[in-house]
Amino acid sequence: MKKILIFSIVSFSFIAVFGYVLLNQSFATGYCPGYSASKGIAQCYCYPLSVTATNDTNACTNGKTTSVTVNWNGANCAYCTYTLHWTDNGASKTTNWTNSCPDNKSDPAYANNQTTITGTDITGSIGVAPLNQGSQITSDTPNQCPAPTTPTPTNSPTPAGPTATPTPGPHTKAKVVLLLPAVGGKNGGNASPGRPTRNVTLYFYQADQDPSDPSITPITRTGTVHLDTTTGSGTYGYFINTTLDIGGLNGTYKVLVKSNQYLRKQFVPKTGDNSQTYVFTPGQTTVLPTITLLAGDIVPPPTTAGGDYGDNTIDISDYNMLARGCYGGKATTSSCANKEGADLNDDGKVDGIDYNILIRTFNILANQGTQGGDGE
Ligand SMILES: [Ca+2]
Ligand SMILES: [Ca+2]
Repeated sequence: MKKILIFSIVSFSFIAVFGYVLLNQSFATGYCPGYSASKGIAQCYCYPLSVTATNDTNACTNGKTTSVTVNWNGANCAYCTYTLHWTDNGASKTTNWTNSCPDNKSDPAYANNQTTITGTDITGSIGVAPLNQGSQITSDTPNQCPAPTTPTPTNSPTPAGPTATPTPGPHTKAKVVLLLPAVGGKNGGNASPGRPTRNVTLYFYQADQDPSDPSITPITRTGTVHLDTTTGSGTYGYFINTTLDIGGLNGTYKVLVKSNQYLRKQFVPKTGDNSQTYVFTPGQTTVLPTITLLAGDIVPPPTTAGGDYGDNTIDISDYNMLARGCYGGKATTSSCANKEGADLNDDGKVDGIDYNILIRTFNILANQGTQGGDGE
């Protein structure tokens, strides 16, 4: 016990002095289930005389593999199964191996055995603690990775001036208030629609650009609007977003809005303002006027589940989808390629209410002399 104590002190001192971290220890114990008098063994003594642990020299690049060699006491060993106890990353691990001793005690296998343990963080000391008939530690091989090299500073060109780090500026916001016919509690619409949140796309055209010119690609921003169900709120029954984020948009633009089921529509400035434009400034919220959209753009249906649909035109194709493809019991059949679109009041059914909404849209469009949304 004294020797062990001294050894421990020396070991720990060694570790302390050289900065090694003692992360684990291994312990080997043995027992002798194959003890046999026929082998002329008077007693069953199986214990390691020494354990040598050698770390993989490529440990730092190939994972940490530790090869463990155990030298047994040859004199009294019969058939011994040994368990090596060790730790990896602080977790206790074991590995077993068997030393089957031949009758001929001069056989090297009689006195030696070797095994390999592998782990990701087998560092520090490895050894065998006293147990049973005793054991000895003969060597420690701390797993040493090369010290990280410090890159040698090189003379790099000095920038002419400080490098400006782009910082995100304040975002521009827009207040959007939509009235969707027959959806929302206003004017007798469906107060509990299945989809109280809707996606919208805003289109921004320069003041001198014509939204109906297909060669012009507008700036677009997407967002959502939510149905206001708070009675007496002032926007009850409207789909609103008081701060729809439109990024860093800065300038004066014509603005149009589109949502699934509805024709695109341009926000019309207040009376007397012939510019048709709104000013957007980062950090500020531009209030767009309340706008009512026209419902009925059902076809073409979405190409993917939940995808956008419609072509910004309401015509015979949309009528056929609602009145023939999806009406009544057909809503759940293969003839209805866009039930969500045909259910104009969003109550889960395609019926006379939806039909009447569509007919009303046709009347409005007929008076306007068009079938398409603004800019179509
Ligand atoms: Ca359509
Ligand atoms: Ca409906």
